[in-house]
Amino acid sequence: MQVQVIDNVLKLNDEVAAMNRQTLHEAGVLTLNLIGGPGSGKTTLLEATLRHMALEGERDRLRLGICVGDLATTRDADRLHRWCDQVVQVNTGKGCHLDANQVRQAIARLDLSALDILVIENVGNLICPVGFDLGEDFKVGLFSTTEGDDKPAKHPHLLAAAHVLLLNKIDLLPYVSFNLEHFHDDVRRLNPYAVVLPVAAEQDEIGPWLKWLRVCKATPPRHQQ
Ligand SMILES: Nc1nc2c(ncn2[C@@H]2O[C@H](COP(=O)(O)OP(=O)(O)OP(=O)(O)O)[C@@H](O)[C@H]2O)c(=O)[nH]1
Ligand SMILES: [Mg+2]
Repeated sequence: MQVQVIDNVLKLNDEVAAMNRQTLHEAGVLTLNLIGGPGSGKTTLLEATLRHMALEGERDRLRLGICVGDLATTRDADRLHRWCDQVVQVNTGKGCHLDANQVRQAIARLDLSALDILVIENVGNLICPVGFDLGEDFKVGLFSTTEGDDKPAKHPHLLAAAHVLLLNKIDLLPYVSFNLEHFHDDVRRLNPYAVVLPVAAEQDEIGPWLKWLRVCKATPPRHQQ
């Protein structure tokens, strides 16, 4: 009986996620579901990304909107709002992940016609967000050097689901015991196709990520999947 209930919750979520995907595709918006542990640097990465886009010329600028999930507070949205008008904070209360219905309500508050990319910063958690489709085109997994090199091995479901991985806080590599070789070996073993982009968001060193965003936006998702 309990399994049946869980099945129904996931089925309902998938149905709303499919509606989100259709709405976003019709509006021509590429959507990314950013998943990483608490404090790994998700908001800092988005702040740096928005800053870069603000400096770009009109022709090269990608117009980003952000939906950010947290249990409580609007702190992330407040940080991002300094760089971007199109930010919606979703407070999940006791929920450890965003669901498709919450994202549906968030996208109703955004002007999709003015967006190229929607990034959904999921609740800081490497486990629960992986199981819930939000209607995104791609899942982006974010690890950081301060969390330890064993995180890919401990989170195989994220590894299997992510289309791209970022390793943040590489500026701290000289100061933390993080074995890059072990990290990459585990990534390759669990998902041979995953690309790892090294970044230092706080230092504004996010070149590989910006390049990936541009390539991803230029190639319609249906051609990539
Ligand atoms: N040294 C260093 N610190 C960073 C980097 N990126 C983020 N930080 C710091 O890491 C801390 C957490 O960053 P956030 O961007 O708030 O992390 P988050 O993943 O959004 O956190 P939650 O939303 O709470 O899950 C902050 O103190 C940042 O300044 C980086 O590249 N290098
Ligand atoms: Mg955050």
